[in-house]
Amino acid sequence: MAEFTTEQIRNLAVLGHTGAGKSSLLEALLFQGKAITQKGRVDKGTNHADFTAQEKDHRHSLEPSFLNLDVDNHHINFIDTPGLPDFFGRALLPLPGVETVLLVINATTGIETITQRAFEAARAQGKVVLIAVNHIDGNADSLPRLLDDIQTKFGHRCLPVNLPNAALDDVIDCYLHPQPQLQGDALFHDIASARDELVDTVLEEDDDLMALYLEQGESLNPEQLHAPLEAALRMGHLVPVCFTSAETQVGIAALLECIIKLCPNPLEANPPQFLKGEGDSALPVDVTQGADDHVLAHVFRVGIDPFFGRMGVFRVHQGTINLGMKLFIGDGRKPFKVTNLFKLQGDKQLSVTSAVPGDICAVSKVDELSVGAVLHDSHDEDEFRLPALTLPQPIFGLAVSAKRRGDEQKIAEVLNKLVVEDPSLQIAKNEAEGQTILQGQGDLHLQIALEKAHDMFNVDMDTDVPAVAYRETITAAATARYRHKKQSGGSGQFGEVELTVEPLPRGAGFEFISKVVGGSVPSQYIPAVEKGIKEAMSGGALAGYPMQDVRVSLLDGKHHSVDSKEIAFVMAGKKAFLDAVHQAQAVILEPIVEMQVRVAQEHVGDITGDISANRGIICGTQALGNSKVEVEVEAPLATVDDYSTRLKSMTGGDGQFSMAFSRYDIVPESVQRELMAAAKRE
Ligand SMILES: Nc1nc2c(ncn2[C@@H]2O[C@H](COP(=O)(O)OP(=O)(O)OP(=O)(O)O)[C@@H](O)[C@H]2O)c(=O)[nH]1
Ligand SMILES: [Mg+2]
Repeated sequence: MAEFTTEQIRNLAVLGHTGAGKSSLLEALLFQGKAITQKGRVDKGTNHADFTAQEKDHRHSLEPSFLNLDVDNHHINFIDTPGLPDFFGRALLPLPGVETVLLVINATTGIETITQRAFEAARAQGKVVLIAVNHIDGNADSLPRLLDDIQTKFGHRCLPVNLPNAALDDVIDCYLHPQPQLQGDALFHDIASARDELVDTVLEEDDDLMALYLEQGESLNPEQLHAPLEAALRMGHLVPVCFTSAETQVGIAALLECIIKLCPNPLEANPPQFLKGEGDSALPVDVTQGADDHVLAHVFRVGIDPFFGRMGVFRVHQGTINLGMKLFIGDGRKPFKVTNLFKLQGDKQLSVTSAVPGDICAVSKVDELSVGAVLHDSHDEDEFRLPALTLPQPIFGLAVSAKRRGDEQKIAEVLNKLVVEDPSLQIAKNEAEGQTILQGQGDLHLQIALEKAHDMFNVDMDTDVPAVAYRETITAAATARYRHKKQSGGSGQFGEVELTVEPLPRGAGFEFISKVVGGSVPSQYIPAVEKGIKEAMSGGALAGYPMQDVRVSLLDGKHHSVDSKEIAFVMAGKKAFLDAVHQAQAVILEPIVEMQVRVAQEHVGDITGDISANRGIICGTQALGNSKVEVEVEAPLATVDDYSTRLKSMTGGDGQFSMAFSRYDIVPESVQRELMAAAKRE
């Protein structure tokens, strides 16, 4: 691999909706740059970005993958990402490592869910966006409308830097080679006016150059325009649009030229804002990107291989990492030695001896690596970190358990590995039900994770719809007295308590107060009474669900000088509590969630009808533009725990939703009867 400087590097994450042709486009770019002599195909499982067995099997990218290209004295790092909506969290992971997002749009299907979300995420993080309208072969008629659509949704500064010709067998440059009169007619739009729009937009960044242009009618060349162009890209004032076909190779050479000549090198983009320290006292610190300064690198992807251990892919932000040097991870005291250093090329690891600022490299066999870890070579940078990425909240869960007895520990380890690789997965515990719940973006997200656990780590899990975490409480106050007395041969057991139960506000939990006077319950036995009450609370009174929001006041009791002992007061506390609860109009509580559902206008009726039919309420609707509507909903979790699947079938896979816990509410009587009957049967 050739040596290169920071200025020669370009880093691009390729994002876009599934099927846009991201992986195929990368194959076409590698072929164009002569890194490969034959183009592989996604449908044959032979392309370089989708190299895992799972990806070949599913014919979709499922994890970020890395490809690089040395061409025309430049070193380009590409990161391919999955475009399936369930994997959007994985697609976001590489953003902190790149300057540019190459947003690929399918000319056949237009702007889709992930196109929109990827554009918003890229701009929110200050990334330069370059759009490639792909699949132009066979889509001549839809291209003018699509360009309009792009400008409506992503801003009128999305300007074509080239346009397809009428025969759709080439694209005509509008910016880098300013000779429009020699280049023939475009399929639509006009080369000269496209060029004027671009130049005008770029000149808005530089008043002096604008004045020169207006006053003297100077024709400006791309070199003069370079600095204001980079400013326009950085600020999001300009989003260049290219046209490509990964299938026919049309527009690929032009796209490669745009990547080299328009996309910023690491020194030209918005620098990442590192922070020093935690919380409110964290201070922003600027990186120098100097090759001779202290090393500062950021891990944004971790892969775990059962044989080769943990691999971390990182972006160097400052200093030069050399093979053999020692690096610290975060505020860890013990450094690790860089015994291997490589660049990833699909499934291949290409060894290198150093990594300059701006480059993306990897190390393996370092167990402490995690996404977000900062690598550095001096304790001066111990507290440096990048703000954590905001990943989509998990909205779908599956209770998982070991298929084979004795695999429980192994399962816990494998689940942890899956989450280290993909932080948009989470593990939650439902203590009351004793369930481990794997949470993610949807059923496919979890199925692919479980498939990986099977294929890579040889672990099989049973899955179940997670149990809804019902609770019990009381709605009235009541008092009860109970005497626990046992005479069995030798020493007996004696304890008697009187207590009152009262409802507390929702979410208040449990309170225990002793109002005992005169030692009727000796002070050493009062904790035993509380213990008995807590045991009773965890087992519930109606259908076995834990109780909450109850205050218990211990009023009085009796003891016996010989037979009173701890166990007797535990039993008396438990029984007195349950007797009181049965008079205190106990009820079952269920979790209520609030949801935002985003769907196309034509699906709003189906969505609201379905929610109303399932004990939910519609809190509001809001038009989002682009004929999408956001519906605000509250519903019992029990009726929407399969919502991912339901929404998919109601909207043909196009709807999105987010869900968050709101509060506990009392279930309707009919539901309470069902839950009690089910508890009796068990
Ligand atoms: N006709 C035509 N087909 C294309 C083009 N680009 C990609 N395809 C085909 O479209 C299908 C999807 O392409 P991919 O490259 O897998 O799309 P992707 O964006 O990587 O999809 P995900 O990995 O699921 O996110 C494949 O069958 C490709 O052969 C194109 O420009 N023209
Ligand atoms: Mg792909």
